[in-house]
Amino acid sequence: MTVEQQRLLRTAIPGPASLALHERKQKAVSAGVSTGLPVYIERAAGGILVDVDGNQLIDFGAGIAVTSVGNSATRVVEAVQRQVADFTHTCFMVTPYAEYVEVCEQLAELTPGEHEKRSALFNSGAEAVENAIKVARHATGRDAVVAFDHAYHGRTNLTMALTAKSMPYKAGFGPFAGEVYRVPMAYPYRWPTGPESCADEAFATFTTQVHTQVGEENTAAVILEPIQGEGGFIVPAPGFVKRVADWCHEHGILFIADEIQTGFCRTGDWFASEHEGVVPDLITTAKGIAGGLPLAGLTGRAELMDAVHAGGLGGTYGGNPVACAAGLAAIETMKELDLAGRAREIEAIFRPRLEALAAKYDQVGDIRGRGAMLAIELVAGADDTTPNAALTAAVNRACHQEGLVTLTCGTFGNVIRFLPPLVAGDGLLSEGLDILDEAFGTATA
Ligand code: PLZ
Repeated sequence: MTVEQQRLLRTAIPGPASLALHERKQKAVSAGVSTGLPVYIERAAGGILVDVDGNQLIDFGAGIAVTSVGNSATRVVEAVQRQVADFTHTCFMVTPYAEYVEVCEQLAELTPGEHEKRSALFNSGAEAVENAIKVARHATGRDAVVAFDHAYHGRTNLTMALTAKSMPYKAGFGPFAGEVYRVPMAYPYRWPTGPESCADEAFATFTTQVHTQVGEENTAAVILEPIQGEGGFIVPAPGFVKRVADWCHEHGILFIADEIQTGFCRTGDWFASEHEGVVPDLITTAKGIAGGLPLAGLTGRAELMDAVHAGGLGGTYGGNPVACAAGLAAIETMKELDLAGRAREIEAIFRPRLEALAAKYDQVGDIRGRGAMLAIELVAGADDTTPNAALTAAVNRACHQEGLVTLTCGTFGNVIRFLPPLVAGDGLLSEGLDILDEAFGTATA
């Protein structure tokens, strides 16, 4: 790796060079595009980000679950350099190329289910979700789409409609796309009657609401993140996802798994659906698929994906050759290093440390997630589950000041999430966890 895998603080965080850039940012970049940590990055590799002041930060965010194979992973860099020198763009819809086909072959091989599959490639997760809905409506001839509380599916108009949280994603940006309906998620920690009854009650509410408010015969698809990401790393109560998928199947409703954040080894399997024993009709992927290059996929049953008329799906850049080359290199890296296995190891390193934190601080209300997609939910105290966004922000800030990049999430802004690159070494991970522990001390002092 080109960057020593070591934390190094030379200045305060952010340092003077970052602050100067940030001033320019405020004058040049829309205020609507905000930054969680105004530290400007110059180089990065593996699990370390190097800023313009020469500070080296430990990365527990991976650019929101993107650089799973590490930042500037060797194979990805080489593949991109080769491809960019060969050709940068033709538009697959004009004159195609092998790399696009190869990524779709990999998606068919790696996504759940042995059935015949087809894929289409796009630039962003939101675009993949939009196209999943297009395909579902076209293939079923139905309009309605059902999404869950706490869902996040993107920022375009249709995906804003699917996303649950108003601030900051939707507020002031409506009106939103129609025929989108919302149902409760089986969120064990906050289920009113407790976690044991969560799956049964949430499933009953789901089927009743779809039946009475939407009508099964009008419903094209149900879309679900098998572990909800931006909404708070909510792991649905055991069995809930499978029951929803089976019920959809009984009613001719397509089950779409949005695996944009959970996919490509992040949760300890290639896809989180595998853990649930679910074979989605359609599956959306992005983020971790290409080691940092913009690439997204929609993969589904051949008869659904092929139901669309020729020319009905596409876009100028979708499946750009450079992004595809990166994707193929990232997938090869995941296979060769068994990064799904590594994600499970990361969970084994994190869990006891997070449990120790929960034992020490009553404000750690819940520890959840799977593989290298883990989080803690912070609350007021031992007997008070009121969301504690203030402490969440304070701990996050204290981590940042010590050179650990952490991210928050959650409908109530009270979840700290951990998404390290899957190649980050044990030493780096445990140093990051030490910093987290100290940050709790600082924030609660
Ligand atoms: N579906 C499950 O997690 C992206 C959003 C960051 P794009 N999540 C990070 C932000 O605040 O914009 C995401 C996701 C799931 C869809 C998306 C959308 O993917 O590549 O950001 O469009």
